[in-house]
Amino acid sequence: MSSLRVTSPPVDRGSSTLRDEKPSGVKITRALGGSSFTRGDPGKLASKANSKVTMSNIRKKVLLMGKSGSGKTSMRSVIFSNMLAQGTKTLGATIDVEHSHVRFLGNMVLNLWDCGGQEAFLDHYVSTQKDQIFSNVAILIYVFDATTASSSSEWEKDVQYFEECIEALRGNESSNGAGVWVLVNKMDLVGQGPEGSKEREEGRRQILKEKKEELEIRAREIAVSVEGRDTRPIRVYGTSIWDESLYKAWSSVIHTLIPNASLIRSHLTHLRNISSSIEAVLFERQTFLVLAKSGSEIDADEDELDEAEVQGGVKGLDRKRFEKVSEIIKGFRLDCLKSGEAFANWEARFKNATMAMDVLTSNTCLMLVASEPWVEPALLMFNIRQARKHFEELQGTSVSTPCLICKDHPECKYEVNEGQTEVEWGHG
Ligand SMILES: Nc1nc2c(ncn2[C@@H]2O[C@H](COP(=O)(O)OP(=O)(O)OP(=O)(O)O)[C@@H](O)[C@H]2O)c(=O)[nH]1
Ligand SMILES: [Mg+2]
Repeated sequence: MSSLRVTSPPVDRGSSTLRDEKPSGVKITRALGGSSFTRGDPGKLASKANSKVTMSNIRKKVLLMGKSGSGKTSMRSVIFSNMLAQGTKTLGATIDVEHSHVRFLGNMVLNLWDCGGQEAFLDHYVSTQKDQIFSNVAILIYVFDATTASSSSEWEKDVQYFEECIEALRGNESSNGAGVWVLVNKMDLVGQGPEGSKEREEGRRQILKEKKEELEIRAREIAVSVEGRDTRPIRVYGTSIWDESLYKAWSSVIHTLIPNASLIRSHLTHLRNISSSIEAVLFERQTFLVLAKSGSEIDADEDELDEAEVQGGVKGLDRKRFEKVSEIIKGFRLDCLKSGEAFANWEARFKNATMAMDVLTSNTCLMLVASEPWVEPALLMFNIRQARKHFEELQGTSVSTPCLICKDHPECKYEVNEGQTEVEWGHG
């Protein structure tokens, strides 16, 4: 293991700072590629714990649709294949459907269907290939191009195609309850005025609002005509592969797929409280998408924060802080790869906050943020490591180390050893 001390954030990505202050000290540990898997390696420890949980894979089919050039393959590549936004400029059009599998949280596998958006393909998806494409879908992500003017015939054609997809999805019983997400992509290219100006931000907000309202109404009408009512309204996000908005949208998608999300959140809240922290945030280890956090819901408004968050000053923090952390860490990890090293963990001390991030389980990393000046990064690291075994078990649906939170939670089951008649409760 080698340690690196730097005094500025590891990767310069424009606005990627958590607060408007420089850290007083940031420590990032890299594990040397060939020699990192030695005794005590976090990844190895986690996989060992994971071997206790034997479960069959839960497969979730995710459809990525939308007209050619809207950015489907680009976002898939940035999120799941560590491609830089710049690298997407050379991507060719997708021919027919490209399938990829991404393992998430132990036994969950995302089956991504990236459906090429050229007209010849689009027509087939809603006619001859309809049953195959729209069966057993967990999530449909429809990508629009923000630069297409809402008054244009091109936009109207795209919206009509979107309606046909919703109709096919809602009409397929095996996809009952599928979530629909609309990503209005390439938001970086719309709005007028200098980048970062209020005028430009306002222009973007207005464009997204108009498109969102129109799409929500039209999707609702289709759902009512097919099912008699609109049971699952669509969710609309503005995105750009060039900033953290892409992480926010995809984190939000993935969050809905986690089977025992409320149980994980309860544990994160408990861990936050006993570590004298104000936030505990769980990231998926490969994509760095935010999976869950302590306290309030990920997208909670300020008035929905819990007591510890209010007291810890979460209200004053940047609302995009998690996505910014994801971007910084992923960027740094790429730099590590170039020099043949692997990212292991991260700690930072700012004037008003101390942060530590380390591997929690074989598929996740945990970040603890504390605002009390006496809390040292080493304490946060220690707490993350102590929590590993129990969280590894929680990634399945059963635990062998019961704790007081699992005891009363409906989403949790226990592994009871042979001959054991009653589980003795303890703290995990
Ligand atoms: N400025 C900007 N360009 C983007 C964004 N997303 C994608 N692009 C660019 O748009 C072009 C087309 O992207 P693709 O991902 O290939 O589009 P696609 O939707 O997969 O297209 P098909 O495969 O033909 O359906 C590429 O040159 C990308 O670099 C974005 O958010 N902002
Ligand atoms: Mg493509």
